[in-house]
Amino acid sequence: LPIEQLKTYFNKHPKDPSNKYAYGTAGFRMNATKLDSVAFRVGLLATLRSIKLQNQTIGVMITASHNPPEDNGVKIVEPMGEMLPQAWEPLATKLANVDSFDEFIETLKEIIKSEKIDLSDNAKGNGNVILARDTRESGPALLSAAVDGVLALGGSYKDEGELTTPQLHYLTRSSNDKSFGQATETGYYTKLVKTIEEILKIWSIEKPLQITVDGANGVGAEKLENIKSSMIQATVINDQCDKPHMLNVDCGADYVKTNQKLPAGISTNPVPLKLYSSFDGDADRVVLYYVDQDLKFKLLDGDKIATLLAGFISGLLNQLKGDVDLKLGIVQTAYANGSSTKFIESTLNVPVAFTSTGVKHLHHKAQEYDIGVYFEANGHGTVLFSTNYITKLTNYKPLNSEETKVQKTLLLLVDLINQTVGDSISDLFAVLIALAVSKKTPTDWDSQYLDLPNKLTKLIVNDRFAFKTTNAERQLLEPVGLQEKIDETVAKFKNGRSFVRASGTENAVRVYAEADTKENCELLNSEVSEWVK
Ligand code: 16G
Ligand code: ZN
Repeated sequence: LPIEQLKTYFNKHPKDPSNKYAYGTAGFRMNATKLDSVAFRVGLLATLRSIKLQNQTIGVMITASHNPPEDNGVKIVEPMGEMLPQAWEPLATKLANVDSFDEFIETLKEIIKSEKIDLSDNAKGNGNVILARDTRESGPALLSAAVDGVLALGGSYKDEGELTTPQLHYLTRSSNDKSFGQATETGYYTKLVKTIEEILKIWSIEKPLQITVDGANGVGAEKLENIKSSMIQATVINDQCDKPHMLNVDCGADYVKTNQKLPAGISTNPVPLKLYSSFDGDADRVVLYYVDQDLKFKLLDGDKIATLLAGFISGLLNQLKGDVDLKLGIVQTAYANGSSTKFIESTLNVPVAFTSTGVKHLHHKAQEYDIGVYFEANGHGTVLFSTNYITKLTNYKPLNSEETKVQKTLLLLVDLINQTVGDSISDLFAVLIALAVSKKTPTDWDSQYLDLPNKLTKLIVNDRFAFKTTNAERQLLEPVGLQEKIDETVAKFKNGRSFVRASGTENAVRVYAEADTKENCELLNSEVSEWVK
């Protein structure tokens, strides 16, 4: 190890001993003023990860997504665009928390030893890291702290500046896998636009895709404007990326989903039956919505997106009369509306699997299918296609010209939908294409099933780690006895369902409830909350 060099950089990014850090569901995330030492150490860990993986490119993203503008975060992206493996999370946590330089070196040595990282034989290089950030004010400084982590080990880096999280995933993947696309931001747009135009052409759709997007005053707004095609008419509002203090304020996917209402910029003058969409602060989540004739707000959340896309894909597959035996599945979390689960199982006839909250869990599960559709209710998700899917469809012999169209479309979906992670931009266009090809209006889509009224609240408790769950977070193991109380309460409500889980990103416990009416779900939520307090 280059001890002197490490020491210089280590001293440049001092850690406040009173700060404690944990690599959670979305990496490290908290008030930005506390993250300098963490970003430095993550840069270093990313470099080690790259060296371990024969110098493949590793990504580092600086973002706090939908959280307030004064927060920030940092997370690591794997060579194929996936999240850091869970086995490395404790290593990241340990490295972030050591205080003295001696402990720091000790921990580095432990990691190098336990992970069998060969620093002596650097034939392949000293590590290769690409970094990007969202529009937060704290972004540039944290990014350069992470760069210092790379330099401390003599690694190479590329600063990609402002990008959406999924764009950074795309660039990481395409840097390692040429077949995925050109490893540039332009390459990302070209792949997307080309695919959209091809699908529209196959179905002779001449009317451009139209949508108004609330960009949460974040990076997604700016990037969406780079997508240029005569077949796409996207109007972006809440696009003030140059005013970082406005990020996610009264707008964005999280605001719309949590408050179940229109964002700033649309709330005063919504056009009935027109489709709108909101991104979150780093553009990896998307929700859609419209107002009906009576100006009543109708949310088309992650559950509705999952059912739309799964229904679209299975509908296409059913049109192929030859032999294509492909396994389709939907992955949800406890937050999925009960009506959506019922609709998927009994109307779409598609199996549903449940996992814990957090993309890494859903993504992993979705890889078990040929077509794995996963979405969190909050709008984070994507569709994964297996190699078996690609092979079978590529080799399929269409029986007529209609089947040729279907076959081509099914294969183009693999390029349209970001295969690495949920992506507001690509998910949005997948939705618009599914609607256009199947000639559905927002109302048709929405009327597939009716959401059960639901309420999500947050409680501050003494120790959130006392709440231990099982069965994909739907039941509590601890505190002992609490689940029985919840069950008794739930049993009193028609279509009642409720669960309690500790947040992975905030010091709080979340209480979810759904029931037949708005009053009842609120009552159920407050009764369960009383047990928790
Ligand atoms: C993170 C997760 C998101 C999840 C949320 C839950 C990723 C990339 N993001 O933002 O998917 O819904 O955490 O937050 O995995 P909570 O644990 O505070 O409820
Ligand atoms: Zn996000």
